[in-house]
Amino acid sequence: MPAVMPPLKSHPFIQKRSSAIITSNDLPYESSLVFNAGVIKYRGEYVMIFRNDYGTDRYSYENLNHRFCGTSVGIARSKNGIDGWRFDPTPLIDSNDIQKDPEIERFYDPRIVQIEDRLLLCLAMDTRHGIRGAIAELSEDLRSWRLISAGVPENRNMVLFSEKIAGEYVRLERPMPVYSQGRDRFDIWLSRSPDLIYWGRSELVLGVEDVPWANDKIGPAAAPVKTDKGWLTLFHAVDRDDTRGKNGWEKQWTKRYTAGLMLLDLYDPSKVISVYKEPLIAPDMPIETDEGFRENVIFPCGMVAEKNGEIKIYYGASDTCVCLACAKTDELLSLLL
Ligand code: BMA
Repeated sequence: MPAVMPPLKSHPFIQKRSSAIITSNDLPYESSLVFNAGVIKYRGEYVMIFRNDYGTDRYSYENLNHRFCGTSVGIARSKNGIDGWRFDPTPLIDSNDIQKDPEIERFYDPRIVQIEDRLLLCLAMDTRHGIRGAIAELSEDLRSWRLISAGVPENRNMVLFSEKIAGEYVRLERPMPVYSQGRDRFDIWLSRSPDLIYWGRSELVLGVEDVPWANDKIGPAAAPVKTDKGWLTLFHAVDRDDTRGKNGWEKQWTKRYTAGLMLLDLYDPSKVISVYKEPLIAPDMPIETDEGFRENVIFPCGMVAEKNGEIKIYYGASDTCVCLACAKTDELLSLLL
């Protein structure tokens, strides 16, 4: 596979594990691709909530035009957040079971936070009338869920801050304003809510033009980590080149997904303190550049800050498997201060 130009590499502060921590083979139910996972520490364990697309394989996709027949969201638990993952026997949400509401097609890309004693999920929600961002609550035994709110299309990649700020819930989000900006030029916004239902007082946080290596779109990644210097915040950033050819299962895949880093104000996170001007994480291992469904994609949805100063970053690689990278909080802050 020729290298995607211009070359982009992960920062040396990022320590990637060389193989995926979860693959489709690990799941106890049908799976073609398992990726984009949110993670929290909950009751002494790491709880992962991941996306699973199922119903085809590379040969059938490329040669027989067999597309995926469903998307589910599933749960796994581990004692150390690295290995020994135990999977619930059935998915939490399955696109083929959401028949009560014929409007909803599927949920995916889950991000999880715990706010006080509530487990809250942000989910992308495809509907017959557009892509919406949904907020849902998970029961404390992690077995059931209920939808709290869903915004109007086109908006997704919502991520909640892990605590109320100035008495309000706060989320990052990424609307898709095609009329005002032309082809994909999508930015990161912030909205506030008294109750997780009514969202407003929206403000622009970061424009795609503020990310030097992105020429297409940016969006929230994982729930920000609170530090005494501000909210340490990952975002995804996309560069696109329409001359790129086959990179994965599809005939042509022209985008590359990387992750950037910024610091947001502790008391008003619509204010950006600083943005690191190079990618923090780029697709640079074979499982990210030469294998899988959509190559040259890394897509973080989970960050866990450990007491010893380490941060675990969970990301989807090539839209195919779940990978883990580690970094140190103070080193990441040194890139921003
Ligand atoms: C985004 C989302 C993610 C996916 C990424 C790369 O737009 O759909 O779920 O990982 O594209 O395909």
